[in-house]
Order: sequence, then C-alpha cells, then structure tokens
Amino acid sequence: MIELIQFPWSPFCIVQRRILEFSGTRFKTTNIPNTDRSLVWKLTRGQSYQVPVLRDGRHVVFEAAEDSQAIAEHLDQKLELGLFPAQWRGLQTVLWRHIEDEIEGLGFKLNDIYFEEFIPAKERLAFVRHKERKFGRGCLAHWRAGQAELLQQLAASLGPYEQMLLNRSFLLDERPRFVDFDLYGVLGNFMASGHYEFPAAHAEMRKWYSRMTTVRAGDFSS
Ligand SMILES: N[C@@H](CCC(=O)N[C@@H](CS)C(=O)NCC(=O)O)C(=O)O
Repeated sequence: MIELIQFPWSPFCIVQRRILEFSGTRFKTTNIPNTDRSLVWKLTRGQSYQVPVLRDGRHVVFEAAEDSQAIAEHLDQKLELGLFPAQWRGLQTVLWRHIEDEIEGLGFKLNDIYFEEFIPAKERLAFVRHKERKFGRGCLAHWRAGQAELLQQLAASLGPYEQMLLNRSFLLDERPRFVDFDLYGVLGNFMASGHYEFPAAHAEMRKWYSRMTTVRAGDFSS
C-alpha cells in the first residue's frame, strides 16, 4: 500500500494527500513530528529531511531537487491521473513556481503565526529556532505584527488565479491539473489554523476550493 509520510498542515503534504484522495487508491498517512525527521532520513538513506516522502512498496520517492515534482509525477504515471498533459507543459512549471514561491511564502507565515495551536509545547523551542535560523530573530512576532499586510498581499497575489477561474472550472481546464492541487495545498496550509477564510474578493476561488476538496478522478472520462 502507498504510504505518505507527512505533517498534516504542510502545504506540500496537502498537495500529495489530495492527489492520492483524488485518485481513489488506497493509501495511509504517517504523521511525523515537525522537529524529528529521523524517519525521513532513514527512508531516504540520508538524502533528505523534508516532508512529504512517499513509500510505494519498496520504492521511496522524495524531492531530491528544489524544483522537482517527483512525487506528483510518480503518482500521475502510476495512477494515470492526467495531471501533467503535454499541452500544459512549461506553463504548469511557470505557475507552480509562482504558487510555491510567492503564494506559499505568504500563506505559511500567516499560518505559522498560530504555531502554538498546532506545535506541541515540547517541540516549540526547536520550531522557533528553526524559523529564526532561516528567517531571522523575532520573525514570528514580525509576521504577527504584519498580519493585515500579509493578508492584503495574499489577496493581491491570488488575483490572476481568480481571473483564470472566471470562465472554467479549474485553473487551466475543465478537469484539475497539477497546478490545481499545488495551489489547493498551499491554500490549505494558509487556512489550516482555522483563523482565515478566502479573501472576500475571490468568489470564484472559493467555489473552486470547495470543488477541489471533493473532486475525484472517476468524475472524468480519461
Ligand atoms: N519542494 C519540496 C518542498 C518540501 C518542503 O519544503 N517541506 C517542508 C515542510 S512544509 C520541510 O520539510 N522543510 C524542511 C525543514 O523544515 O527542515 C516539495 O515540493 O515537496
């Protein structure tokens, strides 16, 4: 059986979890603590400490490069999901780079503000240290103080995606492609704390998000 090693609120893990649900295949999730990556280290033979990692029988799939999509491509090929069709090659790459850079860069900060609600007390020191080593001393307080501005920036960054949804059901097509799942994961992380809703201006995105929550590969003829 396929196993997804994750932490549940991670944007990149939500992407793969939703792809697996979409496919209808049987899979299990294994949650690891944010501050203990030893299972990832062991499975990847010391090549990665990141989640998600996918275990598919004897095969372990993980992102070995900053801009790879190895897990999604593996699932797409194995389960024939039509996530990376030839006609959207190139364009999807441009889009997912924007999603994983600009949108994710705003969304995770807005979620991390509430880290005390989802990181157990005994892991908080390591969590804060990790963030401050990467983003500077006091970064969490800084993001908290700038919350309204971060929300405004996020709403503005989502503007083009709202426009893409004005005349079709999914971002590129009448069925979801990889970028739909990618944006879904990043927004799922943004809303994981339960403190946020969709920016009010983005009515089409709100409907798309709810479609993306339930859509199944079986809804489409291949
Ligand atoms: N490009 C990777 C990024 C994965 C990633 O950044 N994962 C985060 C969790 S959301 C992580 O494990 N970061 C390493 C760390 O926190 O030390 C992907 O698409 O899977």
